[in-house]
Amino acid sequence: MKGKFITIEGGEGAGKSTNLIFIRQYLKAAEKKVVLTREPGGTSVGEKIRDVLLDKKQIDISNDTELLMMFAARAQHIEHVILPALNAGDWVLCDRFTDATYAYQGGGRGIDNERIATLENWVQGTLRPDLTLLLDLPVEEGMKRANKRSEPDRFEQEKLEFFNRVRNAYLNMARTNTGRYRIVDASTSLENVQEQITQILDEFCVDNIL
Ligand code: Z5A
Repeated sequence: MKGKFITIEGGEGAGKSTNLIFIRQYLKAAEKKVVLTREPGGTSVGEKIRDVLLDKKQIDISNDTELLMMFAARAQHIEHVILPALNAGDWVLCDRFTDATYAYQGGGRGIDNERIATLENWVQGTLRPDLTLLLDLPVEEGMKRANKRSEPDRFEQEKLEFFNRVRNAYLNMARTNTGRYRIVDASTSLENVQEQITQILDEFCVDNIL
C-alpha cells in the first residue's frame, strides 16, 4: 500500500469536520492527492446505513444491530473507497473509523471489546490507520458547540454519562496506542488547535520521509 490512512476522532462538537478541511489543505500544499471521507458513510450504501443509524425516530435499534450496521457500512467503505485509494497512492482522510466503534459501542453502549475486535479483524484484515488524531475536550464544551448548530440526532440525544464513557474510552485507546495516536487539546481556540495539528503533521511527514 502506497498511500497513508489518517483518521480523526473525538466527541461531538470537537471540531473534526472543521479540522479535516484544514488537514486536507495542509496535505494538498504538500502535493498529496487526498480522499476525504467519513464513517458511518462514505459510499452510497454506507450513507443509507448512516441515515438509519442517526435517525432519532429509530429508537428501537438494539446494541448488536447498531454494531453490525457500523461494520456493514465499513466493509463497503473499505472495499470500494479506502483500499482502492490507498493502493493508488492517495492519502485517505477519514472522519471517524473503528476507534469510534470501540468508543461508542464499546465504551458508550458497553459491548465487549473482544466482540468488536473480532469484527475488526474480519472486516479490515490488517488495515489500520497510520495516524489517528484525537480531538479531546470536556463533553459539556463539545455539546455546547454542537447544540448551536443543529437538531440532535439519535446519538446526540444520549445523556452526559454516555459521552463521558465515550471520552474515557478514547483517552484509554490513545494512551495504549501511542504509536499511531496523537491527542490534540481541542478545548482551545481554533488557531491553537490548528497549530497543534500542524506540528503533528510536520512530524508525521518527516517520519514518513515525504
Ligand atoms: N458512530 C458510532 O457510534 N460508531 C462508529 O463506529 C462511528 C460513528 C464511525 C455520527 O458521527 C455519529 O456516529 C457519532 C458517533 C457515531 N455520534 N455522535 N455524537 P459524526 O462524526 O457525523 O457526528 P458528530 O460527532 O456529532 O460530529 P459533529 O457534531 O459534526 O462534530 P465535529 O465534526 O467534531 O465538529 P465541527 O462541526 O467541526 O464543529 C462543531 C462546531 O464547533 C462548529 O460550529 C465549529 O465552527 C465550532 N468549532 C470547531 N472548533 C472550534 C474551536 N476550537 N473553538 C470554538 N468553536 C469551534
